Amino acid sequence: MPKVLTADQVRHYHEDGFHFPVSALSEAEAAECRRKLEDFEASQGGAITGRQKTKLYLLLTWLNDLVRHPTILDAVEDVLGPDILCWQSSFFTKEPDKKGFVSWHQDATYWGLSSPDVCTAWVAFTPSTLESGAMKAAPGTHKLEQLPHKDTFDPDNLLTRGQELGVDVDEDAAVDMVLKAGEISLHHVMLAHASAPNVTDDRRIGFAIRYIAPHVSQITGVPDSAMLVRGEDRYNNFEMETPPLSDLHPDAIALHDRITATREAFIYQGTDKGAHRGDGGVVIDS
Ligand SMILES: O=C(O)CCC(=O)C(=O)O
Repeated sequence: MPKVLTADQVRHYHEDGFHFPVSALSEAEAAECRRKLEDFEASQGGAITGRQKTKLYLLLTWLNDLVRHPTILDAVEDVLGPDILCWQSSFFTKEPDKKGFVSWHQDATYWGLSSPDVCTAWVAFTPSTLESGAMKAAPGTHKLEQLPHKDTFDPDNLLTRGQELGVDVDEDAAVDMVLKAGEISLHHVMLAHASAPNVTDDRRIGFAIRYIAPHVSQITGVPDSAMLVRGEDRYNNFEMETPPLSDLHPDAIALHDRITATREAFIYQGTDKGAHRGDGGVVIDS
């Protein structure tokens, strides 16, 4: 018996490569998440930068709670099974006065993971609409092989390398994953997806949490880490991350610095780049 999705919705996730919406947070809770993020940004004088954009749940207790949110984990369990690791998280913030977009891509391309048992829960802190640049998905593309991608390093592209699919996507068949604040979408690591710029006068903030089943491993040879958030890990394929004892605890900062620096070796493998800084919003480790 699935926990949050219906049996039909689980079947559709496996057939289409995505499912939405799932109601995870109330609108008030989503607004509270936005407030906490913006308080954090204000405390340091601007939007999150550099390596903070990756695995911020290792630094901030409220984000560590969010990646363990029972409804989000129930939904992920419905598609990945009862044992779940949180492998990554990224903010996809589209500022209203910028041209930030996301090109068509498959998440798996530079992640170096051994298996596609990887699911993103994308949490809408603000409404994600056609105007604010909701994600769009090409149904069934997760069943294709890994497709070729081209790195563009376009400064408006929110992806790490500005990578884009080297093959055309049938835009007419694409589905807009419109979400209200507090809702989530789920998508498969091989799904082709993209999103357009935000043309509203408010920010569009999404928090993408990447979950994996514990049998998945990192095959690039670069040391990798993850955090057990449900069930058990009988494989020990990853260094186990620990939650922060408090916000920006010195031990948490040391762990986060080391881990985010190390993982750049596979995220940027084959390029001469370090952290790509897109003008369109924030740099994404994606
Ligand atoms: O937030 C967006 O518009 C795109 C998100 C995305 O590409 C992802 O979560 O993999």
